[in-house]
Amino acid sequence: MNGRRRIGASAVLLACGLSLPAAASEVCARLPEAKDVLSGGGYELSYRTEPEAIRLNAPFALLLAVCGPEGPFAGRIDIDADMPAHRHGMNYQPTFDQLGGGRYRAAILALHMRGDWRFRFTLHGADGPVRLDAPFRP
Ligand SMILES: [Cu+2]
Repeated sequence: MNGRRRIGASAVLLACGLSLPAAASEVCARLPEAKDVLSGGGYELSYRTEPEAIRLNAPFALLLAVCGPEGPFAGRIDIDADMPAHRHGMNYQPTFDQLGGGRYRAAILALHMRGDWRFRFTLHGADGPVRLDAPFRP
């Protein structure tokens, strides 16, 4: 009788642990002072540049906050910037630092022409890649 009761209690604890994934209980917040907020595929991505004003041929960084249906996104993100009308991208390949809580910082980026650019973010989540584009003009 005692043995059965102990097994029952363990099974209940295990079931509780499995039904509460850590990510679901984490708060995911939009980036303060975001330049733009994009959404698609169940994700919300907010970003701003550092510094805020982008100058030609001057390096800048991107700060991102990415929230998914389960909470803060923690997967890989690819970033690129291109000029669709000219069919070219940047001369730099930025790399990402993951800051936790769905926050990322990408550097170095630099733009070498005036005109219409777009940031292209690819989120590699569990259900496959999701691309979010953000047009901008430096
Ligand atoms: Cu161009």
